[in-house]
Amino acid sequence: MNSQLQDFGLDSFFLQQLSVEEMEGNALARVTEVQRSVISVMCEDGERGVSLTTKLQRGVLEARPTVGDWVLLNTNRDTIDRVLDRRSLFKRAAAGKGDEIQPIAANVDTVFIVSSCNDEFKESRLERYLALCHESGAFPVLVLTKADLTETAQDFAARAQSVQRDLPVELINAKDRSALDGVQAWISPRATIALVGSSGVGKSTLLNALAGETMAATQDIREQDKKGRHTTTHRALYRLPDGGLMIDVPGMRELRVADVEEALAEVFDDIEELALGCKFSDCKHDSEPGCAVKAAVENGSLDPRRLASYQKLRRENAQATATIAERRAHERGFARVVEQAKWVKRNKGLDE
Ligand SMILES: Nc1nc2c(ncn2[C@@H]2O[C@H](COP(=O)(O)OP(=O)(O)OP(=O)(O)O)[C@@H](O)[C@H]2O)c(=O)[nH]1
Ligand SMILES: [Mg+2]
Ligand SMILES: [Zn+2]
Repeated sequence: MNSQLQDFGLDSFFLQQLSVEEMEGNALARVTEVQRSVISVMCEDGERGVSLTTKLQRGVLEARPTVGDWVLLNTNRDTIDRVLDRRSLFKRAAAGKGDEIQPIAANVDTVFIVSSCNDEFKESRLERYLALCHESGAFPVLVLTKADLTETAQDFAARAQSVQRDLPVELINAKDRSALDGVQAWISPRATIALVGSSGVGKSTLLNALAGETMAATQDIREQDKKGRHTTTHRALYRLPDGGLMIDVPGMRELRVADVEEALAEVFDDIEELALGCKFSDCKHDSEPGCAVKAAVENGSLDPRRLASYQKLRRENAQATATIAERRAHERGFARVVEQAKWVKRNKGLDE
């Protein structure tokens, strides 16, 4: 096996998906950058820009190559022919109409959910990221930056652990390379980590500190409202000099969930457990009689904020999942009409 590709995370999970002919004729590569329609991949002889086959361009968004994907190039090595099955996929409901799933980062082992020890940190945002993470199949670690700018960093860690008791939390100053041992411990030579979180929390700063050199540009947050300036504008995968792969993801304004029903049950397992005691099995925990969840809020054992967050994500998920299903059904219907027309044309051709 080519060692350059192994250093980029190639293993038997991907190799076993290739046929003998593909092993011989086509080049394997990992997607390192996606900028609109421009895609860069790492192959055994280095990085190159490639395009997509028309089939992939026209296919559903979720199936199109994203950063971290393992792909097969054509024999000319300028086009992506096929995207290999993913080991994990971090995705969201696409911004805007939201009737498609947008893949964000593929084949990720660990997700660093990056948040700062200031007003940017919100339990409900963390719950949203955790749901997407559980659904993706990658392991979540919360990285709390800017611990050097406050006396109360531990309070932020405690708030995070009230969301998920066993969530690993790393409190850091992302600018101080000498104090990143806790974060380093999550990095291993061939594993892939994705950095996700709001703009300005320090994702690129952390990447640069771990690399010991500037890999991605960083920029001060805005003075007036402390928000980030959306400095990173496209997703890219980097290899750290001492091994380990990192995907820097731009801060996303909108991170809507879809397809996360099971993940929500995991992230909100306390509420799901309480719900077993509700009188009605389809209780919405709004105003139904005999609601064990509402009772827990009333006796102070469940935070009303957490219930509100759970209900909001459930609603959003149900709506997005329904819209996506509708679009898919529509597309299938359309595909059938096209097939039918082709068939008619072919058969008419035979008669003539
Ligand atoms: N003091 C301090 N400053 C930090 C820390 N982490 C990041 N910063 C600063 O925060 C600002 C934003 O950091 P970036 O790394 O550009 O943020 P980002 O998350 O990559 O933002 P986008 O690319 O917009 O998504 C920079 O000025 C960093 O120097 C930290 O732990 N401590
Ligand atoms: Mg950045
Ligand atoms: Zn209930």
